Amino acid sequence: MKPVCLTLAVATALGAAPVVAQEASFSTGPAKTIVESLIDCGPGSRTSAVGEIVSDDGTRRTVPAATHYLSAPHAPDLYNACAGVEPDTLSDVDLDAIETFDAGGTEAFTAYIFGDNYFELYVNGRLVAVDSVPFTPFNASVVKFTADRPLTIAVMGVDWEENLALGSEAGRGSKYYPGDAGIVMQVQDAAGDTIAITDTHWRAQTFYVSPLQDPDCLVAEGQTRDSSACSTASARDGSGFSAAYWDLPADWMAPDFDDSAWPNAVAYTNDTVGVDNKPAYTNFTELFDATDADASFIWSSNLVLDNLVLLRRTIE
Ligand SMILES: [Ca+2]
Ligand SMILES: [Ca+2]
Ligand SMILES: [Ca+2]
Repeated sequence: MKPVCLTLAVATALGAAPVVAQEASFSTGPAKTIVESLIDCGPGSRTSAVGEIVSDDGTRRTVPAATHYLSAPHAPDLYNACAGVEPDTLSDVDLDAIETFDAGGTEAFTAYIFGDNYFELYVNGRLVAVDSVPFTPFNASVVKFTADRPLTIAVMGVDWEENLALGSEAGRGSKYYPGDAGIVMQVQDAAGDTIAITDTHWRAQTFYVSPLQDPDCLVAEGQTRDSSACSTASARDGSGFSAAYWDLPADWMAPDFDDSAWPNAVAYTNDTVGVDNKPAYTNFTELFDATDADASFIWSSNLVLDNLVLLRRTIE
């Protein structure tokens, strides 16, 4: 971190605008559990626990993320096995019965969202609704809202975790398997025309990276947060691994927030994300994989290790 400070000091001394970017702070080891599980969906689903840990800059961090799950409206279910909502296709969904949220305008829109694992949806700076299932079972949501154009769509995506602050879950024969993430969304206007899909035109920035088997693998400078050199392998014992954090900008969801320095989102295929066996996705491929508007799974540059990612796109 010293060289970054030096560069900044030199740049300032030379009269150049300093790079406004917070350095990463780190924690090592498991967080303390503060919520045992946000929901109870019985056996076969994962516990959506929340934890706290103090990172090395003295900041108390909520993992996998500080959310509005307990205070915000939950997005209506397109598919949610936990609630017994399991339509085979979109035509089995009574869209007229779905409530409409006020996002501060008059034009009607419908967003269809599948998140691995959790999302919070903002439109024009307003929190509209949050994912009804934080971790598993995998679910899909339909959010109808009224708003005025241009639409600034801002999404907080969270890859949930069982081992808090350790970015991992039980899987593939390991207690410390680093799970992957991804968000797919399609937005339609009142006529049913698609006006937005998730693709590489979106901006995406990560704010929580875990597990880091060795924190030195992370390249973090300016808005570059590159963990491609870090191992994504399962471990027999991941309890001593580290995590990296950055503070979320307070106004990250605002229409006038400047995301121009954020990287573009990276698109991932269905195969990479692994949705074959998830009816919350496969029952709605006419939406998510529409031939004329095929939405991609998007995320930041590391689908496995980046666990809290902010995504933005403005639609005229
Ligand atoms: Ca979910
Ligand atoms: Ca996941
Ligand atoms: Ca992950």
